[in-house]
Amino acid sequence: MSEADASETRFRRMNDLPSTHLLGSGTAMCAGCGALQGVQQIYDVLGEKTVFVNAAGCMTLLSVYPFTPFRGSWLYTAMACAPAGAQGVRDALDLLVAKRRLPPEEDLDVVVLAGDGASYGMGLSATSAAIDRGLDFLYVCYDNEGYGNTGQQASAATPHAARTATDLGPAGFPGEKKDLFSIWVANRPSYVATAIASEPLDLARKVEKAKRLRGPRLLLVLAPCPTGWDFEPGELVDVGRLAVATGAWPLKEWERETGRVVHTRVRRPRLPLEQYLRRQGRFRHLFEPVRQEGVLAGLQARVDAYWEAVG
Ligand SMILES: Cc1ncc(C[n+]2csc(CCOP(=O)(O)OP(=O)(O)O)c2C)c(N)n1
Ligand code: SF4
Ligand SMILES: [Mg+2]
Repeated sequence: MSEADASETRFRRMNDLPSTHLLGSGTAMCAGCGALQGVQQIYDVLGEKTVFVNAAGCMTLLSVYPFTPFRGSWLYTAMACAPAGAQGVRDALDLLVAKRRLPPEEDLDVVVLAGDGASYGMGLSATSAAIDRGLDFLYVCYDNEGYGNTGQQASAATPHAARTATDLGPAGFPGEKKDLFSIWVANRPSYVATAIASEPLDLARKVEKAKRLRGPRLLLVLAPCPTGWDFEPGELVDVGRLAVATGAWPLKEWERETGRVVHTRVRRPRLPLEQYLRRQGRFRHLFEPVRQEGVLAGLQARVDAYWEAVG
């Protein structure tokens, strides 16, 4: 079987499963999960006085009722309504503090934890409304660029030409990745940042800043996904670093106070995008059986245009 056929079989098999991660009678995360790596690093900085409001997706599989690995608090919500859940939790905590039933020092930070399917799509109107109300919450979106939990169907975060469980043809995904960073900025919350766990110092600094600020804040964390993107678990950090070094995943932040987008880590010269794409089976059809020169040039041109526009 050729590499391309093996990749397609793997995607089809994933899509046949009722859930991607059922191992025997229990559940488990995939080895080398970039989202889990991000959540661990973020939680290290946030600490236990945090309540995660977790929209349905891969990370909800961490908790198997009545057990959860989160040492603090955790609440499950449906895909579209984590920001509404966060509002209820924030209001309840505020009332308890106001009625002196919760000492202020025991108050919790409210953190939405949601995938890209929830954040770029289904949950976007609930998010917009929460920002409009000035809800005091941190929104962590782990972006694995597809509906990972159900077998990596395309989402509004899927990059152009990537193979997904719903785009198995030679062209891959025909759409374009939505610019969620700019959508949040347009809503004028307190803070918006992108990050990735393979750049842990940059990530930790952004979590610290987000924790200090109040109001609506977003951390948009690219989450390389060996299962959905089709690479070996041991390549997780390399793939993440290449996302940054090729300029495909710009690391940046925006604060309402300054109103400016600042790029926090810029690789010069940028590596060719192809080095990032080649490491992932979801782009293999662009290289074999026939190299799709036009598509590859178009993908590189998108990255170049971004960096030319931001100077
Ligand atoms: C309204 C609704 N439609 C479909 C589902 C089934 N579902 C559960 S998790 C999931 C994928 C969510 O994707 P994303 O938010 O990107 O998180 P990931 O699975 O990638 O971690 C889907 C489609 C659901 N729970 N609710
Ligand atoms: S499908 Fe991807 S994001 Fe989901 S648990 Fe597996 S590696 Fe992590
Ligand atoms: Mg996802």
